Amino acid sequence: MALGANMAPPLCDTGPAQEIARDPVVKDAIARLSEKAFLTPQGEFYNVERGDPLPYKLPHEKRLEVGLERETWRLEIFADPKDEEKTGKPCRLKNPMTVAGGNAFTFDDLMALAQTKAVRYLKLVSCNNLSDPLGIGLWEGVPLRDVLWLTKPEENYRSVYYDGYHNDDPEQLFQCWLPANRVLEDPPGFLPVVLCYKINGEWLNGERGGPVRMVVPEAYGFKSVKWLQRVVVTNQYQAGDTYALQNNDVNDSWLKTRALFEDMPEKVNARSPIAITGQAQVGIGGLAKVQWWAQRNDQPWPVDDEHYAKAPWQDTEILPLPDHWQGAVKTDGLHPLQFDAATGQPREWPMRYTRCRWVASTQGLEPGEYDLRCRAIDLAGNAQPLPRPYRKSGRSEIDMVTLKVEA
Ligand SMILES: Nc1nc2c(c(=O)[nH]1)N[C@H]1C(S)=C(S)[C@@H](COP(=O)(O)O)O[C@H]1N2
Ligand SMILES: [Mo]
Repeated sequence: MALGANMAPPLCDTGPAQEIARDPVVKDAIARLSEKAFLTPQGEFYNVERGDPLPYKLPHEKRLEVGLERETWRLEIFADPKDEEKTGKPCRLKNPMTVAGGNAFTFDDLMALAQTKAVRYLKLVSCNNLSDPLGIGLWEGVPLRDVLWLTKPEENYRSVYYDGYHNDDPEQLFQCWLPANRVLEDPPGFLPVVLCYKINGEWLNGERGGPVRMVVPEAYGFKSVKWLQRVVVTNQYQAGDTYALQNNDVNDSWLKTRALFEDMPEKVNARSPIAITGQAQVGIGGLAKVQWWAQRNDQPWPVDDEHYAKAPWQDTEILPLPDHWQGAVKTDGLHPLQFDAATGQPREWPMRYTRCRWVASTQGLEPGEYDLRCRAIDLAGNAQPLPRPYRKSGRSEIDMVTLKVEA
């Protein structure tokens, strides 16, 4: 077991974690990595975006006109007019909120709800198609259900789909959906789906999806639609989203747990060992361990072990949440599922839907050329890429880098 934040090593244990901890290379790397910023400034996220022109690059006047500034933002929530034709049993809202009806939901309305309903939680954003996570933020928002309740759904509410500003061009639409129950109730341990307006204590900027974006905490990034302007409530049982129509996701893409190398050199001298470093994305399965393995690249691995399950993996050391993880960001009102309000400490570490760093050392590697691999083990004991090895539900392949150890 890698050492967690609050776990002292057992006195009689001479297991790998302790041995690694004595390695000065590892110690130095931990000290260095602990100083690195934990939160991603909103301008430094990697963007996954569509739109020609991109909504946040429109001139200010135009942004005001189309509701992409806080002063003019409007959210419409209404029942799908196609329900009748498609299901014969339309969803009914007693109080749809629309521009035509003169009662669309405004930013002021959102702030009024925020007074009593705002929540703040950490979330790592990852794209199910990309290798590296896009960034981690402290997101603030109002649960979607609290806004939905204002529309007074009466019956035949089966799901919602929602989309953002798309230059009034159907080709540019980016849409996603959620089942009805996921909006109304958070399963045990789940954080609420929110209409998000702040990140890291700042107003959400246009690049990050502002003035308001959806944030679905346990899911890959595509569920967190930016420039949100419309939520459609429906009785349809297949509320296909943009990615579903592109055969690009499996609808319920919870974040996967996986390990990645970071900042790895290509060469090392056998006499001066270096740190092997990386990050781990902590998905719905949590994270028990990160392991690594150096395979001499002239020694092929048996084909009947495609996930290298029988390889001599070694444990790495997982870093605790850095003491000053919040930097200058105020941390009052952190979600109680993530942090204990009395102590300010995380309830679990590594924390689901966030990330951590890990370290090992090349100490003892003989000269030669290696394929280095790392993998995560989740709290149920599943070794990456299991339990969900299929690409469409999010990437989980075992990461590999090459390393030449010189004499
Ligand atoms: N309106 C809109 N929202 C969107 C997208 C988009 O193209 N348009 N991309 C989605 C995808 S696929 C991902 S992975 C995340 C990326 O979030 P980020 O750009 O804040 O990192 O935004 C999602 N929200
Ligand atoms: Mo994505």
